[in-house]
Amino acid sequence: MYIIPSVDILDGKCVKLIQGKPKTGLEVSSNPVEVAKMWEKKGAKILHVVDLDAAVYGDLKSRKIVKKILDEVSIPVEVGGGIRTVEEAVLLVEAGAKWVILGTAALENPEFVVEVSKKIGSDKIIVALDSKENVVLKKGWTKETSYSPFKIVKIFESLNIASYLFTDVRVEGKMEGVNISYVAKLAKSTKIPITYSGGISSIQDVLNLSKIGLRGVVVGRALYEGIFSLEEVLGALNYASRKS
Ligand code: AMZ
Repeated sequence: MYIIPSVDILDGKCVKLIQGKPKTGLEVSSNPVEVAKMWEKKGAKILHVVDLDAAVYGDLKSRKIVKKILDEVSIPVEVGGGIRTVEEAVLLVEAGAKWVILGTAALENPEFVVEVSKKIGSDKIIVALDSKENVVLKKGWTKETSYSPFKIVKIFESLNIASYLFTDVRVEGKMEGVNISYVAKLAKSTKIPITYSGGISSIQDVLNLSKIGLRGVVVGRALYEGIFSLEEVLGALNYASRKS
C-alpha cells in the first residue's frame, strides 16, 4: 500500500485546509514545487497534487505550478482539481501526470470518463468519491450529489479505471481518525482499488488501513504537522508486512 503525500495548491501556495474550506488550516509553504521535491527525496513513491484554485473556483491560474511539479519530480504523480474537459485531462497527461483525478465532471456526466479514457486510457484515470455522511460531493465539496459512494463505484466498475479516491470529507484535515469499517465495506464492494484520504491521525490508522487491501493512503496534515514522518510510517508498514 502506497503512502501518498499530498501537495494541495491554493493561490500559488502549498496549503492544508480543514474539510477543504479555504481560509482554514495551515499554509505549508509558499513554494509547492519545493514541497513536492522534498517528498520525492524523503522516499515517496507516488505524489498527490490537487489544484484547489481549479477545484474550488474553476480558476486554472495554478496550473503552471502543477506543470512545474510534473517537470521537476521523477516519481509518478496523480493530479486532480478542475479537470472538467477532455482536453484538460489530455494536457495534464502530456505534461507528465501519471494519473488524472476526475471528480465533478465525472459525477455530472459519467460519459465524460468514457471520453477521457478513449484519449488517455482508463488506467490513467482515478475517479474521486469525496464524501460526507455517505453522500458524494462535487464542485470543491460545496455541492452534494444524489449518490452514495457505493452507487458510484458500480457506475465505473466496468471501465477498469486505476483507482477510486475516497475522501472522507467529515474528517479531512482534522486528524480525528478513520472510519475503518466503512472504508473496508467500500473496498469490498468494488474490484477497483481504493485510495483513501482523510483524518489520518496516527501510524496506527495507516496500519489499520493497510489490512483492508487498498491501493494507497493520501496523507497531508499528519505529515505536515510532524505527527509522524514519512520515514517512520514507511518503516512501520514495512515492519508490519514482514511480521505477517
Ligand atoms: O479541498 C477541497 N475543497 C477539494 C479537494 N481537495 N475539492 C476538491 N478536491 C479534490 C478532490 C479531487 O482530487 O479530492 O479535487 C479533485 C476533484 O476536482 P474536480 O474539479 O474534478 O471536482
